Amino acid sequence: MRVDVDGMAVTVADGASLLDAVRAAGVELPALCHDDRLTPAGSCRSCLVRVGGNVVAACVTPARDGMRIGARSEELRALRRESVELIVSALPPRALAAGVEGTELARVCHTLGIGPEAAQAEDQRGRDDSHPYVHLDRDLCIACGRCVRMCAEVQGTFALTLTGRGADTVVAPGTGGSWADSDCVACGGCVDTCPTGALTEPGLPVGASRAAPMRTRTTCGYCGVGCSLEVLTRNGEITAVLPDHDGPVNRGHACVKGRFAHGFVASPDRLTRPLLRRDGRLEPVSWAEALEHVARGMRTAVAEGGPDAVAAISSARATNEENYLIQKFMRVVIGTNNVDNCSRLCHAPSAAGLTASFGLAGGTDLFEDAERADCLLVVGANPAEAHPVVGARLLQRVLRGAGLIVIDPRAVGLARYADTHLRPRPGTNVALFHGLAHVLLAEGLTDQEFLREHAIGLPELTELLAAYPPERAAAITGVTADGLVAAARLYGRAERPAIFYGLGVTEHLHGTDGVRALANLAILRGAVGPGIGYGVNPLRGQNNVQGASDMGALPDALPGYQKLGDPAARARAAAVWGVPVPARPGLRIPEMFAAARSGVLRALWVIGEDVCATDPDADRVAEALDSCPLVVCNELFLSETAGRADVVFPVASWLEKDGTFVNFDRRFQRVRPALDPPGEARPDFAVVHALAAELGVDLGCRTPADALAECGRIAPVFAGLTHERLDREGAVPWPCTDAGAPGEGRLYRERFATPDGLAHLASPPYLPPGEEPDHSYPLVLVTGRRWAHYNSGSMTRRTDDLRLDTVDLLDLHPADATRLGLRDGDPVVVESRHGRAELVARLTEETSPGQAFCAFHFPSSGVNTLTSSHSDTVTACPEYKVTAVRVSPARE
Ligand SMILES: Nc1nc2c(c(=O)[nH]1)N[C@H]1C(S)=C(S)[C@@H](COP(=O)(O)OP(=O)(O)OC[C@H]3O[C@@H](n4cnc5c(=O)[nH]c(N)nc54)[C@H](O)[C@@H]3O)O[C@H]1N2
Ligand SMILES: Nc1nc2c(c(=O)[nH]1)N[C@H]1C(S)=C(S)[C@@H](COP(=O)(O)OP(=O)(O)OC[C@H]3O[C@@H](n4cnc5c(=O)[nH]c(N)nc54)[C@H](O)[C@@H]3O)O[C@H]1N2
Ligand code: SF4
Ligand code: FES
Ligand SMILES: [Mo]
Repeated sequence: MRVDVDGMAVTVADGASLLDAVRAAGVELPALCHDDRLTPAGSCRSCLVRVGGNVVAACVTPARDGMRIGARSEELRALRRESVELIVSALPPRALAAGVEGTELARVCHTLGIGPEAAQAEDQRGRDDSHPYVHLDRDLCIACGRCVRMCAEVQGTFALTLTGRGADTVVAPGTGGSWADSDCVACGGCVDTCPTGALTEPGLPVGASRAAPMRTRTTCGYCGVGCSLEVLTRNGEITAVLPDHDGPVNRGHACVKGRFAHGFVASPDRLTRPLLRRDGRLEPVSWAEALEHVARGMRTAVAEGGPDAVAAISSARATNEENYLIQKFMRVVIGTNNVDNCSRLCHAPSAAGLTASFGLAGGTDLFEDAERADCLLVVGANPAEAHPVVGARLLQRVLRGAGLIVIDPRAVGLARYADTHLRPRPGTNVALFHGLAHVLLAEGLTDQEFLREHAIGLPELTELLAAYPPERAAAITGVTADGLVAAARLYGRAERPAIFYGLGVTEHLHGTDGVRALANLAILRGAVGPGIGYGVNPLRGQNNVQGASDMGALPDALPGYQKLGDPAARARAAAVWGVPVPARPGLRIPEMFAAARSGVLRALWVIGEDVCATDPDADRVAEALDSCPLVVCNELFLSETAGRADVVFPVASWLEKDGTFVNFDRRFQRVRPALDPPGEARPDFAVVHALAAELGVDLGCRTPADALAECGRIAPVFAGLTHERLDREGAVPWPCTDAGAPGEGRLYRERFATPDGLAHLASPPYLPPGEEPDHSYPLVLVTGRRWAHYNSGSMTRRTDDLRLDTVDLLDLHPADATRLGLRDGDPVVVESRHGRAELVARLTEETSPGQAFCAFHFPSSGVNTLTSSHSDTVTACPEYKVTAVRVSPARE
C-alpha cells in the first residue's frame, strides 16, 4: 500500500497505522500512549496528524492506499503541544527535571518546546515502594495505560488497572492493596514501557537507562528461553538489565530472573580465590597450588585405575565453548568418555525419544512457527513459571482464539485458560497418550497419506492401542474418559496443532517411552515435519542444556550427537584433535556416583552443578563424593557440592564471559561479558585450559570463537556457525551446515532424519512408576519449579527474589491438610522411603487430593533427600516427579 506523507511517497504493509506510515517517512512523532508491542489506545492525542479536513490520532487510524497525510505543519505541532501541555499540567515540576536525556515524556516536551514551568501541580498521591523491583510514584502517572496493556497483552498477568477519575486516574494493582501483595510477577514490562518515570526499578534513576555509559548485549543465563538482554553497567557494576526490543526470541519481554535477579554477581558470598582442603578445611590458595594439586590427583587416579577412573560433570549453565573444551579435555587429556551434563536430569529422554521418533535430538520447530498453531497441547510443563516469556506468548495465542489442552496433575498457570485440563496421576502419561492415540485412530482423526508416506510402525501401534480404549486409559490415569475424548478431538480436529512439553513427561521411570508416545500423536495427526509441521517441542530447561549436549558433553556421543560407535565420527574428531578417541562409552551421572561409592571412580570434576542439592537421593550422592579420593568443583559459590570438594575453582558467571548458548528451540546466540569476574575468578574456559596445561597438554582453540569453529569441523551440523556470523545475525538455529545458508528452524521439511527417512511410531506398553504410595507413605509428591527461584537457588536466593519467595513450600490439597491437622503456613516434616525434608505447608487446590507438590530451591530444606534413585529405563533420567511420602506437623 502506498501513502503520501507531506509530499513524500512511502510504502507500508497492510494493516499499518498512520503512525507507522509517518515513521516510515522518517518523521518523528510523539506517541506518549503508544508502544509497538501493544494495541494502540489513542488516548493521549500527542500523535495528531492531518488527513484531508480532519485532525486524527495517527496511532489508531489505519492507513489506506493513496492517503495523503500531513505530519509536519506548525498547526499540528501546536495541537500536539496543547495535548501534551494538558497532560503535563497535572504533573509536579520534577516530572520534567530529568531533562532531554531523561524519560520519554521529557524528550517529547523538549521537542514540542514545553518547558518545566508547564508542570505546576503539587505532589499529593504518594509512592508505593513495597515491591523489591517495581516502584510506583503515583504523582508522575499520566494514565496512558501502557503498563496496564503491557501486563495484559504481553505478560498476560492482568495484575494492573487504572483507578480514579479524570486527572486523578492512576495505575494500581488490580487486587487493591500494595504492589508487593499484588499478582505482579515482576516481568518488568510495565517499568520498561512507562514513559514518565512513574514506574521505575530501584537502582536505576529515572532516565538513566539512556545515559548509562556501558551497554552490553547478551543472552540470559537462567532458563532455556534464551531472552536477549541489554546489560547496563557503570564503574564495573550493573545498574540494570533490560529486555532487548529486537531480541529474536523475547522481542522486548523478559521475566523476573533475567530482568532483575542479577544481584548475585556482586554477592559477598562469591568465590574469589581457589580453595584447597587441608586438615578437613577448605582454605584459600593460589591458582598454581590448586591446579598443581588437581593435576597430581588426576595423574594418580589414572595411574591407579586407568583413564576411566576420572569423570567430569559438565555444566548446562556454562557456554557451548566451555562444554566443548571440557569434553575435549576428558577425551584428549584423560582419554575417557566419562563426561555428562544435567540434561541427564531433565531432557535426556527427549534427546533419546525425539531421535528415535524423528532423527534429531531437539525440538522439531522454531517457536515462531509453533506459535502460529491453532491448538496448543501443553503437557507436563508449567511455562507460566518455568519459561515465562514462552508461557506469556502461548497465553496470548490462546486469548486470541487458539485451543488449549493442558495435561498436568496440577492446576498450573495456563490450566485456567484451557478448553480441557486433564489431571493424570503422576507417572501415567504413557497410558494417557495411548488413550488419546486410540481416539485419534478410532475417530479417523489421523492423516492417512502422511502415515503412508512418512511413517512406520502403524500396524504394531494399532494392535497395541486396542488395549487402551478411553475407559481403560481413564481408569489407569484417573482422568475422565469424556475429558480424554474431548482432548483427543480438539487436537485431532485442529488444523495446526502444536505440542509443548516439559519435565512432567521426561522425569519418570518411563520418561523416554512418554516422549515417544507423545510424539506418536503428532505423527498420527501428520502434524510434524513434511506434514503440516508445528510438531513436538520440549521446553528445554537450563540456559544451555541443549548446547551442553550438542557440544558432546555426553558419555556416548561426540559433538553433534555423533555416536561413539561410529568409526567415521571418531576418525573425524581424531583428525582434528590429533589423538585417537576412546571408543568405550563413558559413565552417566548416576553411574559416576555408583562408581565412586564402589571405589572405581577416583577423581570427579563437577563443573557448575550442585549435585548434592539437585541430584536425587542426595544422601547417597554425598556418600559418593565422600568416597571419591579427589573431588574438584568449579563454582560461583560454596554450594553444597563445593563444600564437600577437595579443590574449588572460583569461576565467572554468564554476565562475565564470552561465548554462545543454544536455547530451547536450537538457536545459537552470543553471550558477552558485561563485567570482569570478581577477584581471581576465571571463566570455566580458562580453567579447563589451565588444567590441561598443568597436565602438559595444549588444547588448542585459544578463544571461545576458535572453539566453536573447531567444533564445526568435527560436527557438520554446526559447520556454518561462527561468532562473527552470530554477531551479525543475532540468532541462528542448528542444523546449519554451511556459512552461507540459514539454519533449519523447522526440521524435516522433506523427510525425517532417521536412517530410513521415516517417522517412527513407537509401541511401548504402559508400565507403572517406580514409586507407589502405600499405607506408610500415602501421598504422591511431585517436585518442580516456582517462578521466583531457579533450581538450587544459588543465584536467585542471593538477590531480592528472596523477598518474593522466602522458603520451600509444600502444596497440599485442603482435604488432605484437614486430615493431617495442618493449616496454611504450618511447618511440616515430609518423609519418604529415602529421606526427610522440612517445609512449610501451603494449602491450595492447585494440587490434587492425594498428591503434594514442592520445589527444590532451598537446599537446606532437604527436598532431594526424599527423591529416589529410580530412573528412566532408557536414559537414567531420575524419577523426580513421583515419590511416595508421608507428611506430619513439625514439632516446634
Ligand atoms: N522459575 C524457574 N524457571 C525455571 C527453572 C527454575 O528452577 N525456576 N528451571 C529450569 C529448568 S532446569 C528446567 S528443566 C525447566 C523445567 O520446566 P518444567 O518442565 O515446566 O518444570 P517442572 O515444574 O519441573 O514440571 C512441569 C510440570 O510437570 C507436571 N507433572 C509431574 N508429573 C507429571 C505426569 O506424570 N504427567 C504430566 N502430564 N505432568 C506431570 C508437574 O505438575 C509440573 O507442573 O524450567 C527451567 N526454568
Ligand atoms: N526434586 C527435583 N530435583 C531436581 C529437579 C526436579 O524437577 N525436582 N530438576 C532437575 C533438573 S531439570 C535440573 S536441570 C537440575 C539443575 O540442577 P543444578 O544444575 O545443580 O542447578 P543450578 O542451580 O542451575 O546450577 C548449579 C550450580 O552452577 C553454578 N553456576 C552457575 N553458573 C555457572 C557457570 O557459568 N559455571 C560454573 N562452573 N558454575 C555455574 C551455580 O552457582 C549452581 O550452584 O536439578 C534437577 N533436580
Ligand atoms: S524467560 Fe528465561 S531466558 Fe527469558 S529472562 Fe526469564 S529466565 Fe531469562
Ligand atoms: S500515541 Fe496516539 S493518541 Fe497517544
Ligand atoms: Mo533442567
